[in-house]
Parts: sequence; C-alpha cells; structure tokens
Amino acid sequence: MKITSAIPLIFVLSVYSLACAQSPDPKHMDAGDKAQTQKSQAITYQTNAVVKAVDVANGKVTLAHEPVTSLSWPAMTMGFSVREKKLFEDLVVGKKVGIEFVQQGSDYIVIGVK
Ligand SMILES: [Cu+2]
Repeated sequence: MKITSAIPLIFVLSVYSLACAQSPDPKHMDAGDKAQTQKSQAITYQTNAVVKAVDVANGKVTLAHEPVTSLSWPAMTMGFSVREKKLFEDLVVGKKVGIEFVQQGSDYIVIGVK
C-alpha cells in the first residue's frame, strides 16, 4: 500500500519542521536558516515589467517592474541576469512583458518571459 507507507514520512517531516521552529538552540537555528535560504532560492517570482535596456553579450536586462509583494519590493527599475539567451527574443526594449525570475545569492535571474 503506497498510501500507508507515505504517512510515516509526512509525520517525520512535520515533526522536524515543528522542532526547527521551536528550538532555541543556535546550531539548530542555523540549520533552519540554511534550509530557508535554499527554499527562497527555489521560489519563482512573477511580475510585469517594461524592458528598459538589454545587454545580450553579458546576459543582462534592465526592467522597470511592478511591485513584487512576496519580496517586499516596490515598483523599480533594476538589472536582472537572463538565464538563457533565447529569452532575449522576447526582451525587446519598450515591450511590456510578464517575467518569471529566481533569486541566486544577491542576483536575480530571469528564467521565463511571457
Ligand atoms: Cu526590483
């Protein structure tokens, strides 16, 4: 039975996250912070933006984007890295686009353009 074998795993995971959230042990907090960082890197953010400038050679784009509430960002103009060169086909200066991006360290990387 696949369903019954999955239950102990869910139980272990929920106990782990509970312990993590409540533990005052600094080492444990560290582990939690790391997990948090990895988690935030995996999140894909979405916003609408107007393309202000492109730098295909360096894989950069400057976007005037709308607020991104999940990052507490107001609307602003800023530079992003572009993961794949083919995305530049849709990154045309003056064009309004929907973008998907991820955070990688202090860098923000466009992974999709609609
Ligand atoms: Cu920004």
